[in-house]
Amino acid sequence: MERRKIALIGAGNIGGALAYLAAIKELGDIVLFDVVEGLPQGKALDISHSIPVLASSVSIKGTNSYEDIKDADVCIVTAGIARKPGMSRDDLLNTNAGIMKSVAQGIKKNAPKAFVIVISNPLDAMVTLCQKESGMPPEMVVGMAGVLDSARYRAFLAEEIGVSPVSINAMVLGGHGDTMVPVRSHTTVNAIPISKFVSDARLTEIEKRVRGAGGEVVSLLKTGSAYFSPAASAIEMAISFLNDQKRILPSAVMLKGQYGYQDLYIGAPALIGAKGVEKIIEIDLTDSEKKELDVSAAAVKELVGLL
Ligand code: TXD
Repeated sequence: MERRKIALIGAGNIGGALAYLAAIKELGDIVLFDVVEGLPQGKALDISHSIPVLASSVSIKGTNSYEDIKDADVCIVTAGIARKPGMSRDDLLNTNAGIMKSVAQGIKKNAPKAFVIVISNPLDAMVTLCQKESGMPPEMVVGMAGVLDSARYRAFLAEEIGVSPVSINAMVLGGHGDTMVPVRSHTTVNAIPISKFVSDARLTEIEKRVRGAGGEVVSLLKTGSAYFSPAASAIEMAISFLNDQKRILPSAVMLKGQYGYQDLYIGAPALIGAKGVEKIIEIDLTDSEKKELDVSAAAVKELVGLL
């Protein structure tokens, strides 16, 4: 049986956190790629020194050559610039679009059968571009945003109610931006509707904080954006693929008519297994949630139109 191979395209803040989590969880042999000389090599060397202590058995290599990602099973893409205070995710479009084209070509040439998880912002446009430029099957190219946005929603609700975040079940759908859609009607505390615990007015305040949570971290850090939580979220998606878990995770996936959208990458409940996106689940949304999703879809379409 071949050892699994995890390629991380981008060795910056999230890339380093991804590499460390992949090593801790022994997901497979890790290749950390970046265009900056020394950066992936230095982070890989540092993590390799922690592996004996972590009691892990994976190998890790830093590289500036795409040839080293050959036949990777999973590619997680963080290549691109991150936000600084005052910047919107959309402000990154032009710079990161150019980077994503080169990344898509590198993956297409060296790991065309990989499951690709795009993290780079603006997320919905970048995952669209990665799939189009690589020509890889849409079910094998997804964007990570919904797992993170849902985790933020769950964390805030858990804090509000005073229960474990593990007991909170929630999904945030739509685009990864100010128009994202926390699906209140499907949010529960271990199957108990959230309305039993939190008032509508307070839920509206919390959902507003969810939409601004990325910016909240950026304004505190001042030098970049969140990286621990995006890394953990992408690793959850990778494990569902690698272990054929068939978990239903909110992911930026290519819709083919679901929710009334055609050929549009946007956050939706996706069943992720060994074949990639094996099913996209259509849940019943309230009229206001569907309206919010339509607004979000329109914002994504407008952004993708600028590519
Ligand atoms: O939920 C989400 N999807 C978002 C995504 C959550 C947080 C951050 N989000 C975005 O991820 C963020 O706005 C950025 O667009 C990416 C990566 O964020 P990160 O914080 O890791 O950015 P860094 O630390 O600047 O790292 C980016 C690396 C850096 O080392 C560059 O040298 C490298 O990308 N880079 C490249 N790698 C490969 N190929 C090319 N062409 C390239 N250009 C730059």
